[in-house]
Amino acid sequence: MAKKAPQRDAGDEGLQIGSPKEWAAGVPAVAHSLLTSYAQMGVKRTLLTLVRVNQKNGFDCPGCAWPEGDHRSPAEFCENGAKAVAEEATLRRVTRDFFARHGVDELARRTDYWLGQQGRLTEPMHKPAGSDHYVPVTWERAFDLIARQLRALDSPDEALFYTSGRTSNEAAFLYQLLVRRFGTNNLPDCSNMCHESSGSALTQTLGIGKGTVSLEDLHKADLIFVVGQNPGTNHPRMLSALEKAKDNGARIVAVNPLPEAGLLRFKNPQRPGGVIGHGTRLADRFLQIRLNGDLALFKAMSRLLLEAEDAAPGTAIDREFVQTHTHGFDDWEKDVRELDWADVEEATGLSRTAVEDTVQDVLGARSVIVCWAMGLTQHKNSVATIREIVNFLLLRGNVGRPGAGVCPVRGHSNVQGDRTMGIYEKPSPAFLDALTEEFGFQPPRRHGTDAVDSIRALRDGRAKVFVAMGGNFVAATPDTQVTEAAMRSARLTVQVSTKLNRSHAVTGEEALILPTLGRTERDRDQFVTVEDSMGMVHASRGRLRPASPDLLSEVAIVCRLARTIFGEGSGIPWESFEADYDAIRDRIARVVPGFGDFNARVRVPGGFALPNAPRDERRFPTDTGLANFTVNDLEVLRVPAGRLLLQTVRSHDQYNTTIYGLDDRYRGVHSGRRVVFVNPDDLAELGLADGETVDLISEWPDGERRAEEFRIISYPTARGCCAAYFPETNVLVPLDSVAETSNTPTSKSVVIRLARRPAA
Ligand SMILES: Nc1nc2c(c(=O)[nH]1)N[C@H]1C(S)=C(S)[C@@H](COP(=O)(O)OP(=O)(O)OC[C@H]3O[C@@H](n4cnc5c(=O)[nH]c(N)nc54)[C@H](O)[C@@H]3O)O[C@H]1N2
Ligand SMILES: Nc1nc2c(c(=O)[nH]1)N[C@H]1C(S)=C(S)[C@@H](COP(=O)(O)OP(=O)(O)OC[C@H]3O[C@@H](n4cnc5c(=O)[nH]c(N)nc54)[C@H](O)[C@@H]3O)O[C@H]1N2
Ligand SMILES: [Mo]
Repeated sequence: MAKKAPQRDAGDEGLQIGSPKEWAAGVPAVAHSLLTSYAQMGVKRTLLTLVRVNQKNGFDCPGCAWPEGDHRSPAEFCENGAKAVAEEATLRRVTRDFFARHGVDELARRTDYWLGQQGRLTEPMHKPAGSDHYVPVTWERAFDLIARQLRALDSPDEALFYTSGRTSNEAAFLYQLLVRRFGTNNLPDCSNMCHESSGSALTQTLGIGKGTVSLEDLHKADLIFVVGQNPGTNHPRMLSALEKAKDNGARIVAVNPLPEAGLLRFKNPQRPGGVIGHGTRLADRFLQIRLNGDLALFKAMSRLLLEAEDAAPGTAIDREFVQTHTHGFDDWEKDVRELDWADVEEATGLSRTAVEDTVQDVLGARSVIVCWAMGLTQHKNSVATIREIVNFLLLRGNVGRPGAGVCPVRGHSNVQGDRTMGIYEKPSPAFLDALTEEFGFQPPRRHGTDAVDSIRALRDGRAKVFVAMGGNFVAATPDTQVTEAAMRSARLTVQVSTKLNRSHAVTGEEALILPTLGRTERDRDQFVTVEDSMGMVHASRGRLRPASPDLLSEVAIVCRLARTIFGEGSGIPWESFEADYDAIRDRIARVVPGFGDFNARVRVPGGFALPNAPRDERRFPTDTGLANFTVNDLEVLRVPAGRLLLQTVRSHDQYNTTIYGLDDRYRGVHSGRRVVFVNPDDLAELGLADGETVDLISEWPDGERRAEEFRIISYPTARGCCAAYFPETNVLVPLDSVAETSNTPTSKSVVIRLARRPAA
């Protein structure tokens, strides 16, 4: 036990801090993307691969879920999309010799960066119980081992089936089918740690767990809020859409504790002005909010809109929309009228004038869109905050008409599609009925476990087998020590993966690695489909030669595992599904609403849009049949003296737990990741200085949690707040610190203290 990852990567001793950038993308971004790609895949493969990204006959970029749009440029990718592709298309390989040289124990002591840099997995590997080494295993034997362990369980609920968000619609649909046929709804997914709060809030208020805008809407909006999101790094192609909206006259308000480069200014490499010159100024207004202040901000803006309506009736509120399409307005209005400005100022750290000025923008805008990502979803009150954004939009009828609506910006490239395909621990009765109708078996009705509950189930011995369709569960989840111990207590852990990661090193007694094809790779003559952040479904076809002849597609892995578990008598034609993915899509067409005529429609270049009742018809399929106003209490998160509120973010050189490199160029950090960004005034107050080394300590009723050795960077973040990278800081977040309703770990508000380390 107490196996700890080292804290440093070779090469990060030379940590260098420069000044943060004020603009994102542009030529350096293109140059960086080509350099990383050359290093991983050589010049020829780079050029062949990158011309196919996001083209109508190419593959969907595995980077993020931002949509592609109709008018594609020849280079429809971004620096970070190119890095995501290079990670997958790399020429480096992890072979059986590698596993003979490196024991599991040793791998557990490597950094995430080192593990990822080893390259693509090439053949199925088995770590027998009691052994420290993975050894090669045939696919047949691997499936047999899993089937045996599953059959040995006392109940199907003792098995957990995780999904990360890169899995195609076809593989996801079959995977949930296998899991439910086996008899459980234990289908935790990365969404539980990501946009679950958005789904919870939007389903209750608008009747759909997704956004209600299209790319066209974004181009047409008069005012766009970008809240709790760093698109310059995480959704770079969104910057082009924002630029286009600006060309059409939109104003942009950025709400963030950090002055993120991409929000301030954008140099579009695909425009002449992006190569030389200053590029486009994106945000017209930057509200540097305190962490967790957003509920207060949106409530305050709504309050000011009510007051504007009092002063000039018929000017600030869309009465007709409120009366015809919404429910709960009166209760909500009463609550908002009682809002206390002192609380608002304390929670947001913003002046009343700043909020009032922003409301003038709102009053001047016919149509408003609010975009958000992890800055809103990973707090205790996340669901309430997003509901409050819905209230704010409903007030002026900013849902279900062109240029207006909610826009949760999704992370993984098919995380939204996976949920549409039924990867959900709380499936609707209608979905289960449709499965029964189509496949003739009774799926279980009791809800399954989400990500956090799955860890609890392992910890408490209620679950014994853990299967992951992609991702890196051990590194992505909170409370690292608790989670690692939970995982180690499993009888069997199985990872279907493309690249080596921590979840292959922190395993159950017995472990399997099942290597699979990535998006970029040829899957015989088959293609798969994905759904983007705006509900567009389209085909994705890989063209590269697979990293190894021994890889199977995710679809093939599910089908062969199913045949091994159920024998040939399950009444489900797994073999035909594997042979021809059209056969899977025919079933999806009959089970999942909106997919009628799937095979024909997905062959139309560009794909098709899924129905979206709020957007298409101003229809709100909620419990009341109307869009619901909701009352959400403002509880100011008060941080005790001497403490700061920490958010855990992504650097520019990482994809979740995959570390591409050790720089965070836009924030001026080079060659290192163990840094903490703190406001200079807070540093002065705490008696600390830029360049000092500290431990980050979070305090909880069950004891302290500590992340060691971080270099302080004096940085213009909001007062009282600080930031550091995940996964290094996951250790600070207890398993039980979760958002209400959505159960998402509170990765964006962790109270910590900084403890100076004795000089070395
Ligand atoms: N290159 C790259 N692309 C990615 C990913 C990646 O790791 N690398 N990950 C993908 C995934 S799965 C996801 S979910 C998305 C994540 O995309 P983001 O949500 O942009 O990712 P984070 O780095 O978590 O950034 C959170 C942002 O919210 C701000 N923020 C934090 N707390 C608050 C708050 O309380 N209020 C407000 N207003 N702002 C706050 C932070 O300062 C930061 O700018 O990106 C996807 N795309
Ligand atoms: N503290 C903190 N923790 C967080 C977050 C945070 O902001 N702060 N963000 C959370 C969020 S938003 C998310 S989405 C989760 C991410 O959680 P995960 O999705 O579980 O993690 P990833 O790092 O994206 O997974 C990377 C691994 O996926 C595998 N992989 C890549 N492509 C494929 C493929 O095509 N098929 C298969 N089968 N495997 C593939 C590779 O082996 C790679 O090592 O992390 C969450 N954790
Ligand atoms: Mo995510």
